Order: sequence, then structure tokens, then C-alpha cells
Amino acid sequence: FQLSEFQKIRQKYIPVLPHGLQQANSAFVFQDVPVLDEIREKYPAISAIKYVEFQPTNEESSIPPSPLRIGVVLSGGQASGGHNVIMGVFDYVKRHHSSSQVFGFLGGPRGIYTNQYIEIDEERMAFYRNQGGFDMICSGRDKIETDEQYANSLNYCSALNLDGLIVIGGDDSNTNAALLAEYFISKGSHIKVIGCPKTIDGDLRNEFIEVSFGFDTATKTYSEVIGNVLIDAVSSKKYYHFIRLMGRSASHIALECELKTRANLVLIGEEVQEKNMTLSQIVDQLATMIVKRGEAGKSYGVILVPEGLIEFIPEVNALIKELNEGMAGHTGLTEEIVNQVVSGLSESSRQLYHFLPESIRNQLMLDRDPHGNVQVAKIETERLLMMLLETELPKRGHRYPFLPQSYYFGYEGRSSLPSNFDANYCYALGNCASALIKYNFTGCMAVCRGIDQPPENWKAAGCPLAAMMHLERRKGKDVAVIKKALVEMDSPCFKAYESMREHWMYNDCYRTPGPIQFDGVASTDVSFLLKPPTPEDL
Ligand code: FBP
Repeated sequence: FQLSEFQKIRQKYIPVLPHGLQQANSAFVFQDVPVLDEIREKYPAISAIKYVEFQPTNEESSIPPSPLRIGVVLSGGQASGGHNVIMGVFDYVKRHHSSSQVFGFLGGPRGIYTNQYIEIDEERMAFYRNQGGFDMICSGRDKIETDEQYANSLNYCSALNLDGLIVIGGDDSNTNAALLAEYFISKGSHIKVIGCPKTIDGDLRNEFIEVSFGFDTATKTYSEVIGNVLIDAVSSKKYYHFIRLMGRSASHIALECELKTRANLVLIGEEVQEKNMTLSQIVDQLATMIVKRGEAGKSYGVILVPEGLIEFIPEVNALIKELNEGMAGHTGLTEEIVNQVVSGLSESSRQLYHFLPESIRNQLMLDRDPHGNVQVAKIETERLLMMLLETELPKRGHRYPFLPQSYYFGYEGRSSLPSNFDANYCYALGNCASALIKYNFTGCMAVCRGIDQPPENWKAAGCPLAAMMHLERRKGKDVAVIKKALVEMDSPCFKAYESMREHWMYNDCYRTPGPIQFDGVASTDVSFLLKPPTPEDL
């Protein structure tokens, strides 16, 4: 397809590299990082890896450069900046040696074990510079799982004579990268495996990963539209807008959008869990706000609902866990299997299952993704809340109109043109991952630290994937996975919201952030997740 004039302008954007990655040669500082015993036992090779930080150096390398051959794969859901990671890899290896080559595995990890790839040449790369989406090589959610898939992955990467493979993915995909690195080492292969932190969800986050790429662009995209809905709400004064926001589990996206827009209320899944709030308590909170606003002459408002909320409601979570156990091993559920699974539920879960509207019941029964996750993107939690409020409000003698409108903002935020932050960040990650491969590091995630600062000052590093892993129950088994970071109740962002919650509920403090800016002061804005609002900002 043809690019728009604006896409062509963005193609010309030159990302800024951190100092530590600007020179041809690098120096390093190493650091030991703790790994859990249960992970060390299962994956001894990758557990021995150290954290390594790049330092600027002017010293020339004594080794003459030889061409590098690197494979890249995009894994899981789209996130703006994926093409810039590849661009960072491409520019790095070509700078290193003009005969270096980059190969893109097609359609996600499946492309590795089925040997589907393309070589990324100058012309193809030029087209995708600073563009959104993953369409250059596409993505997929397949996991490298079976012995045969592991063996094929190694065979095909070896046949391509790769120096390294870069897995650009979320927590599950990087878990897969870790296992692949362990497997390659155990087979005596010299092929390095490096991960890059991708996911709009913002939950691939820990002391080493400050934010995953795509979060900045996605939250800015959603906030633009939420801001527009807020102004519409206060203009017509007749609708309650329920906006569900993508983010599989953690509520980071919803919280960030709330801080950017100041909608009347955001439900935070983690708080619901922490306070053990039942579905009826959540509806109660919403109904109280709606009644009070109605009495103040306001029969309108905007409520943000994270898509992961449903899994945090204790009784729904218990139901989902039981369904997961019951459904493990089944795909393409028939009516007979559904009945069998439902009859195996505990009394309380069965009651809840039958209480839920049929649409939600069906959505809860959808096939899990290859990593065992419930497809929360398909569960219309906002509609469930609307339906329950339609029953609850009359019970409270609510005398004002309640006209709810529902929205789901999800896919439209994952493939936008990357913000300057994501364009720079991803370019740095691609450079960092390639440099790690060049210097023979494996089993690491490419990371940048201090990323609330200007990009030149970011510190690029490789962090052992094993240090991020723990055991978790998936598809009825305990498996080693990278831990997801949820919204913490004592985090600065949550605290900032909590301090304003009551005020934003009843006073319409709406904000319209407008579209993503690529020039001028607003183009360097970083998310609140990186730079939380101060009391003066609120
Ligand atoms: P990743 O974790 O792979 O980045 O994907 C996250 C996500 O965008 C979630 O926010 C959402 O629930 C899910 O993907 C949707 O999955 P799909 O693209 O398969 O519908």
C-alpha cells in the first residue's frame, strides 16, 4: 500500500541514541542479580548470566569487525515501535559491517520453527522506518512448546548461520525467549537469544524495565479519544459513557489515561482485588456516584473500565480459575464439554456463572490463548456494568435518566505511528539487543534505564531474563514465567489518582490531551508511569 504524506514525513524522523550505544565499540559494567532457586534449578545456564550495562568508550576495538547475522521475530499483540526495534537492529549491524544481514521470521514464533522468513533489505527497511503496526513481518501468539519445535528452531536458526535471535514480545514471549536461550546453550549452540520488552499493557515492568514499548503511544492515542468523549459528555449532558480500555490484566493503561484525562471515575482492577470488592460492591460504588451526580443536576459522566477488571473481581476470578482447570486440554468447546465443565464448578461459581448474562458467559468460555490467558479483550465488562446498573438504579429510586453508551478502545491504540518516545526507545532497544549479540551475551532482555530523561542520557543494558521469572499456575500446571507488574496501591500514580478521586467524580475536571505531538514541547512528554504527577500538577 501507499503511505500518506504524514507517514512519509515520519519515515524521515531520525531517532536519538543513548550515548552508550553511539560508538562502534562498547565498554561494560557487570552486576550480579538474584534468581529464585526454583528457576535456577530448572534453568541453570541462563540463571548464571549477569546484568551488563553499556558504557560510552572512545577506545577502538582490537577485533576486526566481521558481518553479523541476526534474526528478529515479533511476538504477541501489536505495539507501536516494533518496526523501530528492527530499524535499530538493521542500522546497528550495517554500521558494524556493511555485509551484515537481518532476517525477519514471519507471523511470530511459528515462523522460527517452520522456517518462514524474509531477509530485510535496505528498501524494505526504508519503507517501515518509524511506522506503526507489525506488518513488515507480522506477529503471532504461537508459543515454541514441543521438543520438535525447539529442535526445529535451533536447526533453522543454525542453517541461517545466525549469530543471534531477537524476540520482541511481552512477558509470555520473553519467557519463551528465556527457554529458547537455555535450550540453545544446552545444545552447545553459539546462537544468542535476546528479548525486547514489548506490550502496550505496561505490565512488563520491574526494577530493570521501566516501561514496555507501545504503552506511551497507546495511552496517548486512547487519551486523545477519551478527551473528545469527555467534551461531548459535558456538551450534551445526557449520556453516561462507559469506556473499556485494553490491557489484559494490569490496569496501567486505564490509570494512565485517567491521569491524562480526568474522567469521572476509573475502576482499578488491582484495587478491587486488594479490597476484595465483589461485583455488587463495584456496582454500588458506581450507582452511588450516578445518584449523587443526578441530584447535582448531572445525568452524564465518563467511566473508564480496564479490560482486566473482570479477572480481579474475587468471585469472577475464582470462577475463571475453575473454568481454566476444567477447560485445560479442551479446544473448540462443544455444548457437551461446556455442560461438563459447568457441572464441575463449585456451588458459588456455578451460581455466579448462571447469574451472568449469556453474552458474558459465552465470552468467558472462549478458548484461552496459547499461553493459557483468558481473552479479556473479548469480554464486554463495560456492558455487564451497564446492565447491572440498569437494574440497580431504579431500586435506589433514581429519578433521573440513565442513558449509557459503551466503547472499547483496544486495537486502535496498538498500531498508531509511534510517538517520539516509542520511536527513540525502540530504536535504542534494537541497537542494544544487537550490541548484546555482537558481544556474545545471551538470555538477556535489552533494556534502557533513566528513560524519563532525554534519550541521549538513557543507560542501555542487558538484564538476565531468569532474574525476572517466577512460578505461576497456567493451564492447570505450575510453570516458570516472567512476572507481570500490576498497579500497586502505594505506587505514585495510584496515590495521585486516589488523592483526586472524589474531586474528579463530582467536579468535571475534564482534560483533552489532543493528538500525539511529533514536534514542539508536547512531543517530549513522557507517561505518568515514568514521571508521576506531583501534587502541583493535579
Ligand atoms: P501482548 O501482551 O502480546 O503485548 O498483547 C497484549 C494485548 O494487546 C492485550 O492488551 C489484549 O488483551 C490482547 O493483547 C488482545 O489479544 P489479541 O490481539 O490476540 O486479540
